[in-house]
Parts: sequence; C-alpha cells; structure tokens
Amino acid sequence: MNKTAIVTGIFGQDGAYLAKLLLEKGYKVYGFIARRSTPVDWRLKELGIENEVEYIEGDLTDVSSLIRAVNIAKPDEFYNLGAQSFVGTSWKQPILTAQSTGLGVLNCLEAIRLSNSDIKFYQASTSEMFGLIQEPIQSEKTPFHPRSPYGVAKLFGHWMTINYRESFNIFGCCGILFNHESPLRGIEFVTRKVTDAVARIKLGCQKDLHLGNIDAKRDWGFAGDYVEAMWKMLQQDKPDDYVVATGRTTTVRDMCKIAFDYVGLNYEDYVVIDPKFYRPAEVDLLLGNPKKAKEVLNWEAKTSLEDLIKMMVEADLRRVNKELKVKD
Ligand code: NAP
Ligand code: G4F
Repeated sequence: MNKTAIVTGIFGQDGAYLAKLLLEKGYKVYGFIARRSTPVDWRLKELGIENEVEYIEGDLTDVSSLIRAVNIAKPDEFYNLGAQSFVGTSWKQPILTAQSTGLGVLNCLEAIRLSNSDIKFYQASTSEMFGLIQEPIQSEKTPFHPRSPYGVAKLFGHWMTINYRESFNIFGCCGILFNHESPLRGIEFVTRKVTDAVARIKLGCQKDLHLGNIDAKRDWGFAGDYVEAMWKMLQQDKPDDYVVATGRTTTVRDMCKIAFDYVGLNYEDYVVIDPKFYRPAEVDLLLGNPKKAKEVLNWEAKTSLEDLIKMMVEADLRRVNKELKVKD
C-alpha cells in the first residue's frame, strides 16, 4: 500500500524538493502550511506539483493544529522542515525563532506521541549547531557550540528528538544537514543573493553587490540531492542521526568568483563589502564528514559546487530576462 507523509515547511526550498521526491515514490503528500497574507507556493509551481499535494492549515507554534493535522492525514512519516531558517533574522526575532524553530519541534513530537507514536519523524537539524567548531571536520560525534539564536533553537529541537526516541521509543531521526542550495533557494541566503545579482548585473539592471563576511567558509551541496538523504533515514530499520554534507568547503569569496566567472565577469569589479551584513557572531568554517551517510544510507552528494552555481545562475538569468520582457 502507498505511504502517506506530512511535510511541514512544504512551501520552502527543501519542502518543495522533498514533496516532489515523495510524489514520485507514490506517497500521498500533505503539506502543513502556515497562513500568509499572500500566496507563497511559487516553488511547488516551478516544480509543477502544486495541485498534487493536499494542504492542511496550521502553525508549528500551535500544537492543537499539529494534532489536528496528524489526525486528518494519518501519516506513516512526518518530515519537520518548517522553521524560521534565516540565521540573520534570528538575532532580530530571537523569540519567534525559539518558538517556531525550537519549540515547534517539541510540538510535532507531542502531536505524534499523543496521536500515534508509530509515525516516523524526521527533524531538520543543521550544521549551524556546530557554530564555533570544536573539530576541523564535523561529524555526528563533534560537540556542538551554536553561535546564533537559530543555532540554539535548532539544538533544542535536535536533543528533543533524541530524547523522545530514548524516552518514548519514537522513530525520530535528525539529519544534520550542511548548507544546501538550489534555484529554489530564498533570495536572502548568500548563494542565491549572489546568483540573482550576477544575472541582474549581466543583464544591465544592477550595478554592484553588497555582501558581509566573504571569508566565511561553507560546505555547499544541492538541495535536490539532500532530500533523498532525509527519505533514506526514515527507511532504515533503526532511527539514528546523520551528517549530510559534500566534504568540501569553499569561501563565500570563491563562490562569488565561480558565479561571476560563469558569465564572464570579474567579481572584484562588483562586490562591495558592507558591514550591514556582518553578523553579531559568525560561523567561520563548516566542513562536514558524510562517511556515516555513505556507509549506512548509501547516500552521497552528486552535484559539484560549480554545477550547482551554474544551475542557479542560469535559472536567475531566465527569471530576470522574463521580468525585463514584462516591463517592455
Ligand atoms: P526555508 O526555505 O526557509 O523553508 C522553511 C519553511 O518553513 C517556509 O515555508 C516557512 O514559511 C515555514 N515556516 C516558518 N515558520 C513556520 C511556522 N511557525 N509554522 C509552519 N511553517 C513555518 O528553509 P529550507 O532551506 O527549505 O530548510 C528546510 C529546513 O531545513 C529548515 O528547518 C531549515 O532550518 C533546515 N536546514 C536548512 C539548511 C539549508 O542549507 N537549506 C541546512 C540545514 C538545515 P514562510 O516562509 O511562509 O514563513
Ligand atoms: O547563506 P547564509 O545566510 O547561510 P547560513 O548562515 O550558513 O545558514 C544556512 O545554512 C545553515 C546550515 O549550516 C542552515 F541551517 C540555515 O537555515 C541556512 O540555510 O550565509 C552563509 C555565509 C555566512 O557566513 C554569512 O555571514 O555567508 C556569509 N555572508 C556574507 N555576506 C552573507 C552575506 N550571508 C547572507 N545571507 N548575506 C550576505 O550578504
């Protein structure tokens, strides 16, 4: 019989790719969606799946809406991807971040415990929990030291998931995912901010690009690859936690170079360092060790950073070209 899944955060980058993957595997997919004043389903539309998902309204901060959703969908699997996920915003709205990104996880776990504790649960943990890194290459065994209210909230959700596994035998898995990007990435994140700017500069409708700390290093992969790891975690016999990463780290500066080079421009002619984009505390370096995911899940990243940036620049060139045609 086909399986059923609930996905919170389905209108976000990962939610869209995961929904597509689950639909391709024959799942019935319910999207748990927070009410917003304007429609935000553009990612599902880009993937052509907006009419294949059933939607249930609710909010991660409202446990009753989660219990209602679980009772309606009766899922086999519950993927919690919903969160206030932008690190920069977490200093401006720390309490909202704690409530949705942190307590929201406990609300999901309680909804499962109270309704049907056989539901398998995936928690979107993050490399941001490593923060001030304690080891040069981070694995499942590396101690955490979060550097932002977002990282602290995620760590609460991470440990709650482990605690519900140990206390109530809930099949809860945490994917400690390193940065993953795509043409569906939100414009506020640095890769997409860069590829959008590259397209606009190339097409003559933007002059320069203001960035913060371009010496920060990230382990960047493709979101389309990473959602497969999420699914694989819930297909194992035993619940566990996994680092999902490429094993390569690159500075923001070099990522800019890759993006500008792709359209034949020199990033140094356009990037302006703007202290406005510095963070109160920075995560200088992230580099993941995906060995366990490879050994247990038979998962590995397939897309190089160069191919990823090319895919993103091309998508942004298409979007900006379309915008310009509409204006003509
Ligand atoms: P995203 O694009 O920001 O998507 C998050 C989604 O959660 C959005 O659709 C958002 O809706 C929704 N949401 C926010 N607050 C909510 C609430 N209170 N109730 C219900 N839904 C809510 O993030 P993503 O990049 O897809 O990431 C997916 C998950 O993985 C997130 O939990 C993120 O923290 C985590 N993660 C991401 C990465 C990465 O590199 N992408 C790495 C590690 C972990 P609105 O936009 O309408 O608020
Ligand atoms: O793209 P970012 O905003 O991603 P960040 O902070 O690493 O967080 C992302 O990855 C996490 C996984 O490690 C997720 F959990 C989280 O939800 C999110 O998806 O920033 C990347 C780096 C930072 O060091 C930042 O300081 O780029 C640096 N940066 C430099 N200038 C900038 C900018 N970041 C942004 N967003 N905008 C800038 O202008």
